[in-house]
Amino acid sequence: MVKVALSGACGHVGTVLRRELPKHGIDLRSSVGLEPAPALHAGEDLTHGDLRDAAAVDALLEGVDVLIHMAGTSIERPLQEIIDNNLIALHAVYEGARRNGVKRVVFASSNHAFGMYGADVKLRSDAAYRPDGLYGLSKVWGEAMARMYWDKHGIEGICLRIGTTKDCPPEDFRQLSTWMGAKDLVALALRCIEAPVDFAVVWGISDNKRAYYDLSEGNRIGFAPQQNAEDFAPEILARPNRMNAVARSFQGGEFVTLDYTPPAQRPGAQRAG
Ligand code: 15L
Repeated sequence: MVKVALSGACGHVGTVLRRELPKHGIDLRSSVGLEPAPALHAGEDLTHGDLRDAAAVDALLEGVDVLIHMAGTSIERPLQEIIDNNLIALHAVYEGARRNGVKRVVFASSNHAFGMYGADVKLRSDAAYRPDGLYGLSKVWGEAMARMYWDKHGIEGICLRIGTTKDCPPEDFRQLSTWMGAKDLVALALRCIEAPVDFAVVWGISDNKRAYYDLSEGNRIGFAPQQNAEDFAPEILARPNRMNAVARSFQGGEFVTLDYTPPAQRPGAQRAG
């Protein structure tokens, strides 16, 4: 039987996968963060620790075939924190995958690696990166790392460009485009474990009518999302849209507004004035 490791098992995405994957017969080991956490059931295979530390990585990856790597900083944060958690820890995890003979790493990438695209654009999976901040930039590093470890070391890689995934319905206008429901998330994770593929990048969203992404690449791994954020559109559209004009204009939404330089304050505009 395939042994699967899950890092970040107490995060938004990890919480759903930790609970649901064993129901689908997956033999799962979960890393719950820096400190121990209570088991969900007797005999649950759990680890904890700092993933920059090789011993913590080995405790997670020994005897593992597939790692679903969801750990890391998941929002915009100061550079040092992003470097520690999303660059250095990711590198430590990939080196651990080499040491432990892990066959595949599923990497939690993000829509924020593309957040500076306009909200009126539909992206194919081969679109050029346009990160909307340090967090999105760290996902560019992560996707390139996944590619390198396949090309250079033969570790299969799937980069999941996750939209908005919490265990709840979409909550605002933007999420009508970016939402991925929990059922689709679990179906996607199962395809990531089982699909015969060497390297792929897949948009991690539901079959949303207003999707920012062309979902055909997901077909390569047999992912056919069944949920659609549009089912929740009537109630969301009845509420005011809280996002400002900048957040509404770009796919990355409110992430774009953090440390954003308005066009009138950019160097070119000042020279023209
Ligand atoms: C992400 O990548 C983040 O991890 C999450 O916190 C959400 O902000 C999500 O994207 C989103 O764009 O909604």
